[in-house]
Amino acid sequence: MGILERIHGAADVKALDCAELDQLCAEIRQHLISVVSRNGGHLASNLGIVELTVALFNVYDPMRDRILYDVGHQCYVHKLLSGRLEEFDTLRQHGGISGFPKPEESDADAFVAGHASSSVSTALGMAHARTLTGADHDVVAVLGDGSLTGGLAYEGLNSLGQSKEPIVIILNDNGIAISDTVGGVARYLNRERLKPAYYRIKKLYRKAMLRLPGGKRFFRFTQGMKNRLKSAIFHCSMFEDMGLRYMGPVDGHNVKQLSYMLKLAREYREPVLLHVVTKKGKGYKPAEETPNRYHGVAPFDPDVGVVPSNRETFSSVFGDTLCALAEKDERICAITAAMEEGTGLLRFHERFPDRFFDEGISEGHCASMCGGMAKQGLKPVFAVYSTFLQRSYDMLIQDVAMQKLPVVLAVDRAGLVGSDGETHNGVFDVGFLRQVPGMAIWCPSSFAELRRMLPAALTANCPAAVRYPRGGEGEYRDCHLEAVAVLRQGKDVTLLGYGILINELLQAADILAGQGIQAQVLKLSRIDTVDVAGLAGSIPADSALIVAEDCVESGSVGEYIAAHLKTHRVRLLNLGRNGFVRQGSIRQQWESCGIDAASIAKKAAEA
Ligand SMILES: Cc1ncc(C[n+]2csc(CCOP(=O)(O)OP(=O)(O)O)c2C)c(N)n1
Repeated sequence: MGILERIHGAADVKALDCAELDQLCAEIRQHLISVVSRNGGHLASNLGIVELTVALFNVYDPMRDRILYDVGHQCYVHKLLSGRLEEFDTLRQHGGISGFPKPEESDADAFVAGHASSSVSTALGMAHARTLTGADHDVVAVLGDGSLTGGLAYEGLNSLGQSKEPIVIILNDNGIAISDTVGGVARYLNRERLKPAYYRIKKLYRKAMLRLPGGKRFFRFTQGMKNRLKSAIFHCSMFEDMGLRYMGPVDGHNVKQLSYMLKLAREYREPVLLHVVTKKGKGYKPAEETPNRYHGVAPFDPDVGVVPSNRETFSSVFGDTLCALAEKDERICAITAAMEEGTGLLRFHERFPDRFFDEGISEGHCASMCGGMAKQGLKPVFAVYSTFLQRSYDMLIQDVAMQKLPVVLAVDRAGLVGSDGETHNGVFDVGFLRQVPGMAIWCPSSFAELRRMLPAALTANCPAAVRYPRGGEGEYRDCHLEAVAVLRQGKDVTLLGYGILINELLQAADILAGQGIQAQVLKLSRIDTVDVAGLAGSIPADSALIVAEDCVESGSVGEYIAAHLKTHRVRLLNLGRNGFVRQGSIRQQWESCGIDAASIAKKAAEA
């Protein structure tokens, strides 16, 4: 029996000696590689945070103290140490444990996470609650240097410094977000990392002073001088200027040293930022060498490593199409919020480095920046996952739509996204984009349609979005650009949809045909406006209309049609008010929401 199997919580970690702690870290790494290579998931970030998590359990107790992980994708080690070793095999699977913190899974998970840069604010909220209720526990937030590029983190830090609430913010600095961390923050941290082993010297000094008679008073006196000297020598730390005590940098792969620093940070009883330097992918060579490739992985053979896939996806088709368009029009620029690879922009970056902008985790800023670019005559294309676009809502209205600026949103991962689950599903954009005045929204159902709709969006001369799903196309490979395309004729019932769900509608029509029911299938190209009168004319009298969508009902196309189409019975198949669909394969998620072919056929037969 290994050490990991004996660990059920913080008390078990605290009982280990140094050698056992090292052994525990080695076992955790092995287990991470074994499970993540089978199930897929966030490997490199978790390999990098092994010692830090063990040290956190060595000092704190997550059942009592509140430990927050920013984004939360690096919480696997935390789950392994907090009594979920047995369930860990089901990581990210349908019905299994989540790849993100989930308080419903365990009291050790302090808060749901999934989107970046919010942990400082959450920590401060919890600390305020602690003060006001007189509770007694520690609050700790762990955030990466990538997440520190997000403006929300600074809003939190700014308030935290002022609040004087005792909170330890751990900056897990590995120099990498998914790609390299960008901008001034990255340069700043690079400089901080080079500072001498200041805290070792300080510890020796303190020890020596406390041994001398009257040393304690002298030590306190020299603290003030030291602080002034330190900022003079090290210039002033940005964090100290914000009112936090800055500690570090400290080696993030040394449990003993980390534990010592965590205890010291806790003792200060004030806002502390502990700068910890880690190596992303630590302990698995391929991940150390190419951490971006191992940030989020599909299942792979650990002996071989991740083999980059050449499979075409909507993201890659978007990237290739944008390159072709940018070749002919030098006003076209590509913007990403730290998602260069995921959004298919690697080739664009290589081919047009001057017109490629990775702005860090800053979706709101990206939208406003696109507004500025468009106002001055450029053609910005902001490629962003639907779920993260939620961060840009105000900027889309204020800095884009109000001036009718021709900004193009390439909305990737629209709809249900699979094993990342609730925090990452793109199920709100249909509603919120349809609300933005003047926004044109295209929904390609195939690669061929995406290739035609992207240039259409770029020449529309208005705010525009092209919304496409995660992964590849289905059986439908045609290209129909008309507002309402009749993909199949049928007099008994009409099935209407757009985007990737067209495949389910066509399959549902096949199932219905097997039952002697003739279903008509209609496909929309755009969803910003729907010609209801025209639609009424193309639906046989007395037949029902079924509208299937992979989004919440509020603000959906079906909801609009149902409200305005008085001539026919309308039945809506969507997520209803359930915006939070649990993890699974995308197909399992469709099934659970009743928007897969079999469910659609069943509902159509009933109708
Ligand atoms: C608002 C938002 N935008 C984008 C992402 C996608 N994303 C997930 S992790 C990550 C990088 C985080 O980097 P860092 O905080 O340094 O953590 P590391 O994985 O390097 O430990 C990004 C961009 C997100 N989760 N939330």
